[in-house]
Amino acid sequence: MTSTFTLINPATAQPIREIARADVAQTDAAIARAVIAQRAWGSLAPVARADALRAFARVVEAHVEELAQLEVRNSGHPIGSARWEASHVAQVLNFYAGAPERLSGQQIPVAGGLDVTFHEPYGVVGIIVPWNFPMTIASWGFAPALAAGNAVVLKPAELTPLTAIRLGELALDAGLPEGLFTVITGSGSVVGQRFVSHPDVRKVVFTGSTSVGTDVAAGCARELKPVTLELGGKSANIVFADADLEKAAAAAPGAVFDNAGQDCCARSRILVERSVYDRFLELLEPAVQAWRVGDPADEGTDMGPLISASHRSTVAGFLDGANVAFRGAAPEGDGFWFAPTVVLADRADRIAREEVFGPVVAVLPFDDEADAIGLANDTAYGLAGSIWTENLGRAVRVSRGVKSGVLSVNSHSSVRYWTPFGGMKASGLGRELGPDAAEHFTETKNVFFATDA
Ligand code: TAP
Repeated sequence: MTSTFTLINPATAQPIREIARADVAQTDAAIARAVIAQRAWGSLAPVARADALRAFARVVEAHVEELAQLEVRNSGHPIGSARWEASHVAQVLNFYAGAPERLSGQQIPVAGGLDVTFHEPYGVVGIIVPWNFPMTIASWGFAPALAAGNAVVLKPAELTPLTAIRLGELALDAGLPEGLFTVITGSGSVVGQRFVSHPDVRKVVFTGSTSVGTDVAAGCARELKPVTLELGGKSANIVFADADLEKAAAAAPGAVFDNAGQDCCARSRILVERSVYDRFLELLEPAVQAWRVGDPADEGTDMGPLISASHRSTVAGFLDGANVAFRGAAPEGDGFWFAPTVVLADRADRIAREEVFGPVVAVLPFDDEADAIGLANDTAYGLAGSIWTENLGRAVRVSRGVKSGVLSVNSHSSVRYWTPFGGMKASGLGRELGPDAAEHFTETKNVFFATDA
């Protein structure tokens, strides 16, 4: 008998549905179907792949509300965010639908012939997705991978598979061939590991924790298989004394409490120049109090619950011995609620160094520009970050000095599907999104044609 996993609505703590757990044999069968589907897909005319992806995008667009409601129930995302995420999937598909006809190789000058390069698809790509942004992160992998001529097997996180399952069905409704894009539910140690070890999965994309990502990379190294890793973060929101402090304080809660802080890009350290530290905290407190935590189905909600009871315990553990400055409000009762929390931290504190992945932010003072850069970089991670200053030269210097893959100045933007995204240091390997993502799902082949008679 196939084993199952019970999904829980994090806002009510009530069961939603049983989900099948695939075993190794079922995973292998899906990979075998993907191998066959890819042969036909990879040899289609580029315009035919482009049309198929545009059709998939249109079907997703027509189901934005349904996908959003699924994410509200399964993941506790506020309905406004969930609608944005579902629309984003359609936009990512539309964007990479433009890639098949643009995957041009090169013609390289050589003596005695013609030398050209081709971007060949890997074959089957395995995508392993975490629970925090189930739809968007899945699409960052499957859209460019399919555009480049690959088949995709995708494993959603066990806690949050519903939108991925539905996207797999919508792909078939849109006319994508059977076996080309298969969503396989099950545990990471079985399905995810099989993507790593199976010889016919030729590239792996992993998003999740740094510890599991390191193991996945080691497994891929044993198979000589390329891997893209999007991992954890401890990003800094750096506020200089010359910044528009009102604007910086008003924007800070959204930068760390969005998705209840379960965001790899969360600006979970606010570094404030010492001369404006007290003033910034005065401005931050009302902004945190105004952050609305509640029923994710309610249109006015900014933040829903944490994903699970066990994750809530982990997040709460970070407050042991912490110097809490102030907290926002959260509902009582069922559901995995956690109030937004602001902690005053010292540099060596656990809260200032480890990823919490919850709605807790550490505020630390710094002395000058060099100290700010040093403190921002005093972490194993290097994913995102923000710099608030009215001094253009400083904005340039600090954005070049901070070792992070995705930075923004006087804003907190991280993800635009047409710009590259990814982390440095322990935050990852490789980049997703942006103009080059489809090419990252290809291998370059070089062919020399002799022209000598
Ligand atoms: P993980 O526990 O690492 O799980 C991520 C995915 O990997 C899940 O699908 C999981 O399956 C699977 N997995 C677990 N063990 C595996 C194994 N041995 N081999 C292959 N796959 C395995 O992370 P999480 O708790 O879902 O997500 C939170 C973490 O992800 C945070 O650290 C966060 O920063 C990071 N994250 C990073 C980003 C980016 S873009 N950098 C985005 C989102 C999240 P199960 O569901 O069965 O456990």
